Amino acid sequence: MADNNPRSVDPATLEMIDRASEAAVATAWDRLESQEPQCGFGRLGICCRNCTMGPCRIDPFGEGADRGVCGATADTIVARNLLRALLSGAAAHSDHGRDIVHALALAAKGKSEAYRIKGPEKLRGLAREYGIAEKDRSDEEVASDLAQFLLAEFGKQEGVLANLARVPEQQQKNWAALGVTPRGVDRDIVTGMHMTHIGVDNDPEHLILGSVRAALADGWGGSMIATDVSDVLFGEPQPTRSLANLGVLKEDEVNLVVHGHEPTLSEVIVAAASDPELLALAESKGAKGINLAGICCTANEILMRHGIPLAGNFLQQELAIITGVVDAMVVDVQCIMPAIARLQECFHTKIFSTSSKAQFPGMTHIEFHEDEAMETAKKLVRLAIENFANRSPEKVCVPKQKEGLVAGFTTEDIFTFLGGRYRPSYRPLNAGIQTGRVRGLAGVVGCNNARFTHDRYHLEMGKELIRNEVLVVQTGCSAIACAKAGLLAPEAAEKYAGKGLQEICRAVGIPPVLHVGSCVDNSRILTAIVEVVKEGGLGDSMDKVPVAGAAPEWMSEKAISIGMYVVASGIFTVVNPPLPVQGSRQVEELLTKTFEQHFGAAWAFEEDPIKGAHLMSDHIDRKRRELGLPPLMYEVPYAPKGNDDPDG
Ligand code: BF8
Repeated sequence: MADNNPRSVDPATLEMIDRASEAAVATAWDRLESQEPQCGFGRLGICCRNCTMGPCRIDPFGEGADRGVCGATADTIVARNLLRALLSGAAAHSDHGRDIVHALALAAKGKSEAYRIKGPEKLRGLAREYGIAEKDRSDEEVASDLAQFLLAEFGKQEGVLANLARVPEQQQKNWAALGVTPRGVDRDIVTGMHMTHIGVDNDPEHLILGSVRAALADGWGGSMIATDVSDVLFGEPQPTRSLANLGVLKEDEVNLVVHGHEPTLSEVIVAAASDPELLALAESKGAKGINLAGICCTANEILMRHGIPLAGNFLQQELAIITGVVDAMVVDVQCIMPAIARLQECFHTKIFSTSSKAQFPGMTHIEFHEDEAMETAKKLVRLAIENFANRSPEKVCVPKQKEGLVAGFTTEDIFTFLGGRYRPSYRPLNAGIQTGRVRGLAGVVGCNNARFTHDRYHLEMGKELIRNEVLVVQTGCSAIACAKAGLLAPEAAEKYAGKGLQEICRAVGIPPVLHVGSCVDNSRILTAIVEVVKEGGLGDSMDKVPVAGAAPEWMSEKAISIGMYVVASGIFTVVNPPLPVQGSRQVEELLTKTFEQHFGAAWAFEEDPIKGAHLMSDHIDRKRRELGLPPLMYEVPYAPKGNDDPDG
């Protein structure tokens, strides 16, 4: 068991955990304790429940059973389990993408009050890219064709994903050689499920390659489509100031917290919360306004487009309710703990589930459909207002912590920023790396996990990377963790970054840690690296760029898919906890070693965040040496011997 003491490094979280225990309310940390010791077979990936001759488990010490009833070995079982978990993650992202495309199709009809095309430039850029006629046509006409084109990417039966054209040649060659070129989003997920059925695919390496193909269909397909179409529909994010942590909740206003993932709902709630009639209703109930805040990735979506504050990340969802001031929480899909429903018994918060895919016993279900989005959003805001009067003053306890941040960088605007408004270009970034002012880039992403001190791994890794001249980009709950600690504020550069990175941040006015969105927006990291490659001077394929990735507190199956498509795209990635594959030496070696030959990048498992940051730094330095780049411009705290020596 990894350390679970203290439970968090975030003072607001610690205060609310104490508050929960005073109120005798169990949280994820308490439930974790009641689960201990957790199942070692599951942790190692060596139990199989894929047929009813089982469940079977393999003895990791080699003394008991070495095969399941059907004869499956530990290697097969581990690979099959990993594939199944990954498919669930890929399906979650991709289904999210599909729903956004449906909303685009609705906007294209021009009759929706809720959805309009707010990113016409992106719309037309995508149309040109996919060969859809756009000249002398209205946005709606183009959007209609684009929606049909993208919906077909999900159900594609022949050929390969259209976004493959975005991928540098070397990555495409790697994928073709291994038979992992993604074809259709749904197809690769369904084929993967078929492969895991009893008596189908039993070759560990083939199963893992099946997982790569499905992950690529997510990263370059479903997730990328979700990101692109969100930008078309809701507008391309712009760097925006806001605040993060539970202190954004207001005692004198109606607090409505959105939690989940799909901006189709949260975007419309943003509009509904500023409806004059509803504001007047809130005032008539004694509230000074309507305060909207977010948890998890839907928070990231509306933060980067509207500056809506972040109430917290995954492990703070229960704690937000325990403040006693959340009048309504509206949830949709993914990362919503069923536990929050029970908190309604102790606190006045009303929780509404809204997705046809996700119902929760104890929550009130108000199903959201895109074609009546605004009515539903207004109804939910009204219900929050009506619940304001039901607060129990003696239960109110709002931590004071809230930290300033800048969020909302994208592939398109990060380097418009760096290149200047009139000459948008990745040149300054590439030049910064080439001259050694910046060591390289890192994507630090992913969840919280109650098994590890909340937020500690994200913060320690993030700080260590920027101190070592690595520009960090972030998504998901990792971005929220760093936002709460002030790393997403421009001032963080002076406080924590190495001298070269400081100079760049100061010149351009950006933080050393850039928020690029929600978890589907990890696709922005892929496309940003593609732009770095296209700009030239840092290698002709993604695996040659001095870049690394990490998910230091991951827990969700989506993170497995993200990690897999990132690694297969040539980006070395460190994760904690390890993937549940350590019951098979063959699978572990494949992922952490052989992948390097397959994709130019591999997975690494490292439970210490500082050591993890150093693995990333070392990898970046290796890429610098292979490119013949000079030593770093300034001496930095972490510089292992020989790493900056161009001769190696
Ligand atoms: O999709 S980082 S805990 S909220 S899975 Fe979930 Fe993990 Fe948070 Fe966003 Ni991503």
